[in-house]
Amino acid sequence: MNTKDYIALEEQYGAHNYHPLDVVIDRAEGVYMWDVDGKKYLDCLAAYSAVNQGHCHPRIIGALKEQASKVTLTSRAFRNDQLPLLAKELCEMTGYAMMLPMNSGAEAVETALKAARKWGHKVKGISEDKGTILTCTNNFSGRTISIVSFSTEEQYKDGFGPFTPGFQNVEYGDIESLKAAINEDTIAFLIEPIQGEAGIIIPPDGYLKEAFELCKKHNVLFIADEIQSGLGRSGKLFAFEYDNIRPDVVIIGKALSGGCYPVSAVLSDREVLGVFNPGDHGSTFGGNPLGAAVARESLKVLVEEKLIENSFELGNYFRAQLNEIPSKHVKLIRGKGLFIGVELHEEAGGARRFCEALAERGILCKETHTHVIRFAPPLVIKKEQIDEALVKIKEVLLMP
Ligand code: IF1
Repeated sequence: MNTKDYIALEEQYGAHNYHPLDVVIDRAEGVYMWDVDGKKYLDCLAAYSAVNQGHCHPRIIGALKEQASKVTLTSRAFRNDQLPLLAKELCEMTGYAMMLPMNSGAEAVETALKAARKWGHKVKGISEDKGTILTCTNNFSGRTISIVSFSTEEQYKDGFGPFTPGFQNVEYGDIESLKAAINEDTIAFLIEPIQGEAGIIIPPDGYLKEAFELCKKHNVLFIADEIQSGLGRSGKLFAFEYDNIRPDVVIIGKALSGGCYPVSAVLSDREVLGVFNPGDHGSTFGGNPLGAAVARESLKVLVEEKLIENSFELGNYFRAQLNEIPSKHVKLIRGKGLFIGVELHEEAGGARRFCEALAERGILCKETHTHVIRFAPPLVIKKEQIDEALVKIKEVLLMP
């Protein structure tokens, strides 16, 4: 079997809900991946920031193997000896009082929305037939029907109606838009502190703080979706730390397991997650001992290997070096930490061809929103490896 054979099988038997680059990976370690033909690549996507700790991190794989040989799943009908430790460690690390474990990011977002709604009705006192959760234009929080209900991307909704009511979009980064939307029936405001899918969009300075204070003033829950921006990606544990705020609810996923297993979680103080009673919500796999053991080790690796600091420092370096490339295609380079978007001019003809040219040269990354190349390597990357990538990136950005 070679690359073409695998692609043909996937095209024949798999649903066509993706348009991947035509590389077939069968092995990965740290920042590198290898395809079935033995070609080596430097990974500049890190599975959309799920692999912040690097591929197949030996400590995380060690924890996975050890736990897999003991017990993998009890369901929440019984208790296990890993979830309590994960809950404690995660809460101590983040400063929140409670956590609720799920699997995918979308499930954790759904969980946060349910918690917020119940809080709105039972604590804030909004009647059950009312209550709005404000969301942002160009948001991305997953693919469930309720989550795509507030998407502003036509394709994510097309054909999937009817949609869940109770959401209203405000302009991302525009405080007046949020001000105008908040009223006595507003339950919560859900926001990505940095929008990933939208193209690594950072709101204007001071916006998050103002938005947070506005929410506080109106007793509206501020919910941060840090599924992609969190756990070191932005150069801080959470991207909202740049704005000195403390959201009421934080949603994490992806790198919580170092990419080894789907693990997500919602964090908050008692007032919010405390609304859940036995039977209100749950998941067969959420909080399972295998995922919990993997997540515990993934968090330890993040801290002990100083990956958050590395993201901050090398992110600054990477962006500075990218800015030195005299490319006529580049409109703007933005990002925080190793969460970097290179926005191209319309005339460049889209980011896809640049990603394909980079793949040919052994650098894997992915375009987002047609005109943006995203660089988000595993946070274990070293300066020399960034330099190695920059040589190829320069070649490609200087193409006609
Ligand atoms: C795909 C995007 C990235 C997320 C935020 C929740 C979720 C995501 C901020 C849901 C997921 C994904 C999903 C993945 C591609 C990826 C993505 F381009 F689509 F938007 F990273 F930029 N909140 N992001 O970014 O988490 O349920 O997927 O675990 O192929 O859809 P999930």
